[in-house]
Amino acid sequence: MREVWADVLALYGFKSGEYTIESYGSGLINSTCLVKTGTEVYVLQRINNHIFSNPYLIADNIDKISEHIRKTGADCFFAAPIQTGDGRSVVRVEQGYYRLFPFVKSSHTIDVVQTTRQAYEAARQFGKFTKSLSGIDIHRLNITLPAFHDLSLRYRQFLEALSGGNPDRICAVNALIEELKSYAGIVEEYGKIKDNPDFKLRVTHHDTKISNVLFDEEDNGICVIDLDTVMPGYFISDVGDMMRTYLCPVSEEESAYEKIEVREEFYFAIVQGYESYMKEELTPIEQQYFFYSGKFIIYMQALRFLTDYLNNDVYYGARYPDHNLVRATNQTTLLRRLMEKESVLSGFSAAAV
Ligand code: GN1
Ligand code: MG
Repeated sequence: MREVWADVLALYGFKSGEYTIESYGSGLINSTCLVKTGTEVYVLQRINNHIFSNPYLIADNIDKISEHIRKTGADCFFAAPIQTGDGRSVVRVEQGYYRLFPFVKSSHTIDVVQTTRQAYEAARQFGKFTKSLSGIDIHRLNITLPAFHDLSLRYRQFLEALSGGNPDRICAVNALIEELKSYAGIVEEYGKIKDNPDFKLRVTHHDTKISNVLFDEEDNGICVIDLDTVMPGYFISDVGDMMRTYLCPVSEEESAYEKIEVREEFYFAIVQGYESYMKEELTPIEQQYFFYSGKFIIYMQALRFLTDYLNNDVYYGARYPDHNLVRATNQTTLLRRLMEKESVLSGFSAAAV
């Protein structure tokens, strides 16, 4: 693998022996490395083209976003990929697709939200991103992953795994399967959203987990990263994934499920941070679905992890045999914890403070 990285870096003018490479980050889909020269640091990524079948669509979206921000003068920074000498922002070497980013100086990422300030800052950055791009013609953006957050499709895929998946696994996790089926009302609600013209399609990030925000040394948000899934979408995708990953003091990897809880003050921080940019943008009906966002995404993620477990881990992979089962159980527990707080949290929106 190291050989290939070297071939890729050569296209950007790097000479062997003048840099070091180390693996970096916690993403499940792409492989990421840090490249260090004596003076500079870069992020080199191999795009998983089993999942993103046309990586050029991602590069084209980033170009369009970049151009829009430049033209409108919006105060929205993001780290665009570096171009090769002949102007390419994605390169193909052997079977792989690669790209290189500058490492934003004095920035860091976090994996678990520890303070409400971090949650507020991250939510604010994602709100700012969508708001800054509100004038773009949404239909110009490519769909990099068709039906990515289509909950109806995810539910159908789950049902398909119940008939075509690993029979031993299906049998062993019957209780979890039944629990997830009992929450299918969340899918029906999504059906209503798709049919409602008051739900707007906007530039949506679709992966707003905390590790996709860069922070400075004082924990101010600098910008959002990982623009692979930026596509037209509903705000519930972005707000929901914030709830999924900021409300709980432990991550989706945690197997001590008793540690899973929903921290109310982090919910308020998400609302305030996101609405600091998006309050005027959201229609009254969308505002009413703020709490639903969390159920929507946490449920979808539980379904996706369990579906993958039943399909022998073909999508997410697994570092140990029951890895995706642990993740699915974790997310189902989080969903339960969130639903327990529905009456306390659902009335709260920045409009009400
Ligand atoms: C994947 O690769 P990563 O970690 O950025 C997934 C997200 C999930 C996430 C769960 C393209 O994101 O939808 O929320 O794992 N991305 C894709 O950790 O499937
Ligand atoms: Mg991602």
